[in-house]
Amino acid sequence: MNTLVRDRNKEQFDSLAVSDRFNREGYVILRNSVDVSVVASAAECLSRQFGAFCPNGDDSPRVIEHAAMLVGEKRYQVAPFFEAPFALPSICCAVKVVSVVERILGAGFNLSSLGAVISLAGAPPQHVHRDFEGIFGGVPIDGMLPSFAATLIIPLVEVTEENGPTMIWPGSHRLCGPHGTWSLSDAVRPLLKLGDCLLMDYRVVHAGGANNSGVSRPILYNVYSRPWFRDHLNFRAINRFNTPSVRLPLANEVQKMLSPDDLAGLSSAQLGGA
Ligand SMILES: O=C(O)CCC(=O)C(=O)O
Repeated sequence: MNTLVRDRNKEQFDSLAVSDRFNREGYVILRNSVDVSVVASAAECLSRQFGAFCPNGDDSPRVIEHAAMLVGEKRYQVAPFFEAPFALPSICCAVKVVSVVERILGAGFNLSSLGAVISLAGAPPQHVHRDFEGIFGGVPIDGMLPSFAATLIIPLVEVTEENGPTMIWPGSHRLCGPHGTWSLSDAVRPLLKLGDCLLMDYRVVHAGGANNSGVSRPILYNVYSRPWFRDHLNFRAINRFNTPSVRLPLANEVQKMLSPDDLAGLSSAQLGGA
């Protein structure tokens, strides 16, 4: 077997093992899967668009209609422009990520949202929650079903014990329906280097950690979903994609990941026509 074939097989084998772990634990860490130079330019660009939230910002957050909202004390969800660098294929469809997501959500999955969460210096732990209870609203059978959506977290700064790793309760995506409390001692707190990312099932119980550092901790997120899934809960106050003022065309690979409805909402400049 030549090296190329062997490497390709190894990659396939790895993505299978990783997706099995994801299905069991409700999350996986994907090390070295995103281009760090693009991550650096996304960090810089996010700082320009939402300066007050970012490292060395003046710490005077502005809530911007449909582009920024509070998701905890001193913690903001923001919608950066859906264009480069955020919408580059190396962020939205990194090879390693796609190979795992395809196994989890099936070929033909959609990219259904792109944004960021910025925890400011001094942010306390976020409330413990699931991004979505389950397609039937959080009854026990929801925990037995395959994944229908997953959030990919791409840190824009190194995630350390000090600036607050996202806390995750392994296996909690399988425990939908009435349950007791989620004890902090049962949570994992993955530390991430630039280029690493964290893929979480939409049902897994999680919470942003306390930011005890002196600077903000911005993370990007991509939501991937099965093509039939619509998130009717999380994006009432903020856009799933910040497209209105986008001028740059989206790469074909990224356009192919959008649902027909989202594609239809793009301007000809975004489609690369004008
Ligand atoms: O801040 C974090 O680490 C995670 C935030 C998050 O998962 C959320 O807002 O749903």
